[in-house]
Amino acid sequence: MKKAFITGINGQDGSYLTEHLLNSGYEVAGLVRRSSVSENQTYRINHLEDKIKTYYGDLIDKSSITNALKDFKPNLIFNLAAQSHVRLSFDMPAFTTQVNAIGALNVFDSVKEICPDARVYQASSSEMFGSSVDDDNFQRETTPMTPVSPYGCSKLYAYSIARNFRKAYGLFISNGILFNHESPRRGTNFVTAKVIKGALNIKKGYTDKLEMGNLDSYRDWGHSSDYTKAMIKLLNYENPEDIVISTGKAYSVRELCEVVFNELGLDYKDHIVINERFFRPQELSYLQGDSSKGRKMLNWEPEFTFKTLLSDMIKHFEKE
Ligand code: NAP
Ligand code: G4F
Repeated sequence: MKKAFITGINGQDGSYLTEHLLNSGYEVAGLVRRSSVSENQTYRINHLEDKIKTYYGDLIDKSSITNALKDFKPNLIFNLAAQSHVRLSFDMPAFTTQVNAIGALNVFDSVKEICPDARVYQASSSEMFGSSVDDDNFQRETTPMTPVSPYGCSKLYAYSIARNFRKAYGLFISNGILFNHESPRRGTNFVTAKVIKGALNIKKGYTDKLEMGNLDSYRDWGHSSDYTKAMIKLLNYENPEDIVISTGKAYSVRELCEVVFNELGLDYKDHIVINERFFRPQELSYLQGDSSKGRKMLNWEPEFTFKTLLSDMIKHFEKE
């Protein structure tokens, strides 16, 4: 039986990835941080509790990674752990860099020492492209990377050191450059979940307003369940590769609000209030990914569209 180890196992992607791996017959373990409210922290993986093994650890503490790898002896390692919120990375740039950049280095260095034959997935991000867009309005593997946030800079370091360890030490490390992906398990301070939860609260009469930041940026939104399937395919590909995963369709935050509020019989213009608090010191204005390389190489296609993703999330949050 193949063994997969996941950092960030209790996150949005970690939970879907675990389900897909278990369904494909993998043994799965992962790293979980200590929290003072542990029952809330593992809500996304509580239903998998008796099927997986978890180790307490933190990407900043290299010994916690090496100890877990020595004990579990994985064939596949998915490095998903991160401070993943872009706006908060402006408030906590050093912490974000410690976790996302030095933390990733700690994972790769541990693999080099403990299990150099294991295959490693690095959770890279479209945020690394920053202000770069090709002439046809897409970002792809060859698009220059000019990040515009501490988060994007930290992910670019991890992406680069992954490529360096691949060449320098012959490690099998692949970068999945994933565009935004959401789900019913998305943290509620990311824009899709925030808009859906906020619109539902208005519909239920709990409040009349929803405070938002910049409505004029564009994102290419897919579903975490689809994208985590691509992660497994990438590590099972014959060579280590860096590939973009995206839907190829961009919508503005304003369009997101319009669709969600319309779906609930509301007009977003009557309820959305702009609050500077939710703006970023520097914004990434436009993301639209060309994933043709990855689709062909991995025989991967997303099942969810923008509309079915939002319906899936609305259905979930309606029950809360
Ligand atoms: P998420 O829901 O925020 O999950 C992040 C996970 O990392 C959580 O399990 C979190 O644990 C853990 N973590 C945070 N800091 C840690 C540390 N110092 N040591 C160990 N674990 C730590 O994020 P996601 O949406 O699943 O994303 C997964 C990965 O893909 C992240 O690396 C993210 O940056 C990257 N990514 C995401 C997207 C997207 O649109 N979702 C797109 C591109 C790339 P706690 O619960 O304890 O905080
Ligand atoms: O949902 P967001 O916070 O996601 P963002 O910044 O694009 O980052 C996500 O995707 C990245 C991939 O490109 C990941 F690497 C990263 O880990 C994360 O998963 O914001 C999306 C857009 C931004 O332009 C933001 O300015 O929505 C805009 N926005 C407008 N009002 C808001 C709000 N975002 C949030 N979170 N909250 C608002 O009130």
